[in-house]
Amino acid sequence: MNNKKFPEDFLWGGATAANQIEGATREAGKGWTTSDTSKFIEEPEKRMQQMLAPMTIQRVQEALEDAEGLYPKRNGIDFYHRYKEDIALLAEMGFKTFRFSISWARIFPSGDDEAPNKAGLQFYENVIDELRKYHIEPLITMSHYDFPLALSFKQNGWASRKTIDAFEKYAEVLFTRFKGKVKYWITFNEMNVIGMTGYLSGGILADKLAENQSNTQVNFQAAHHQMVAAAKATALLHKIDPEAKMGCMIVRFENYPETTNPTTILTALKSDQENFLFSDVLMKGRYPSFSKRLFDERGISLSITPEDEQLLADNTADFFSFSYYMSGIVAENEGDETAGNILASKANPYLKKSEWGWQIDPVGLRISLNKIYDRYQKPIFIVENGLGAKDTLTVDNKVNDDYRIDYLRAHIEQIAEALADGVDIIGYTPWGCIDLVSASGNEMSKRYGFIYVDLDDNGDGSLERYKKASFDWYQKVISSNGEVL
Ligand code: BGP
Repeated sequence: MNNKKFPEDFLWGGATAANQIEGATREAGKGWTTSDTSKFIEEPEKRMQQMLAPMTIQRVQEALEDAEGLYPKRNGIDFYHRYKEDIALLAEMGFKTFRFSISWARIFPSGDDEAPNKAGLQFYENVIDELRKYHIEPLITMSHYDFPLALSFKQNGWASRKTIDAFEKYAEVLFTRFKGKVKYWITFNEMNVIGMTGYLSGGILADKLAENQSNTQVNFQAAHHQMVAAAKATALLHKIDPEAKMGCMIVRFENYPETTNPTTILTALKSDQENFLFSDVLMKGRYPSFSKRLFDERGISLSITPEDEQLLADNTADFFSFSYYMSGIVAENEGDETAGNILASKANPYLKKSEWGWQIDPVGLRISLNKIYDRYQKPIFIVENGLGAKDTLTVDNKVNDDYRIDYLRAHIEQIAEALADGVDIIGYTPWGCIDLVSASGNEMSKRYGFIYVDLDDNGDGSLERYKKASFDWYQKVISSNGEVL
């Protein structure tokens, strides 16, 4: 029997994030967020480093006062005003689900205001209602690299345990307001990134740390606070809206050992364990046994209360979700490096690369899916995958993105293989389903979408939307439930 079939209720869709599409960053009462300090810089080689760099109070203030610089995430693709047109295009492709994020600072401008911002709640209710009009399931990320800056200044973001309470209040407002309308929630985007850099997701300012505090120690304590907050949000969701499901989300680093040298294999094993550290906590309800040695070796000593432990044990996530773009190598020795999502890697001679140097590895997705399902035995949502590429709009407003169709087709084929391997996969939302501002580069020229947006790296363009060749292709993939590729 050809069981490489997709389940009848498979959730085909696409993914975005508030800070990369909405714009209107100071409209309707929204507060400043960490993504508002992301400046477009000319030198491509410095862009990923800028996204991951520690930030200081002074540099944040300079960015907020900078009248000259270009901050593309403050304008996005103007989804805030164009969401009805955009959702109509997603519906035309036949989307079953749409992943977007709610910007915490649109609901609580200072992060922990007494009362929520009504205009912010109304905007997201309008988006959710528009999606449901087309029977598109909202898949909502509660925090996607746009932490409320007021809480960075007030209590250094997730470095403070107090931020757990602010997040819990934010969660309660969302789950109460949207009860019965939203079935799938995710707390933090790529929650394992905070272990590597504190500002992007944690809103941590390097110069607010005490003299004796190391970035690593603070980032892992902040990750612990986020996990406690995720457990509290899961408990709240199950109480307020029992039909809804809570997921956790990581960036998957599928890294292969470069040689058969046992020490290199061991390094790759350790790298894999670290990639799953935080999802182990949220999916299994406790820190994994390997974490003790990992923390000792890093000089990390977490402050964990008995209440924390009980919360984590009692409120594990309902599904696992992850972003997957490429695979990497655990090198035996130095060698030609290539770029990657968040982390660079040594080049793999068996793989081609995107124009941004990310190694294209569809089989790697099947490998990850098998590893993840073996580890957790819970439903899996692939919430980011895709090819960032320089698309060209023709004079008759067409984009021939066969390269993107090839990339997605190859990855969908491997999802079908993983389903036949027995992996329980519930949905697939390719990243940047409509062109948007790149997370790492703040550039529009790194396009992922089925829909072209007429906007360039300098913020110029009509903002008109045009269907690419992949728009019609994906429409057929969805209508045939993955049969026609
Ligand atoms: C992930 C983020 C997304 C998205 C993606 C692509 O890490 O969760 O927000 O941007 O990376 O990265 P980039 O936009 O840098 O190409």
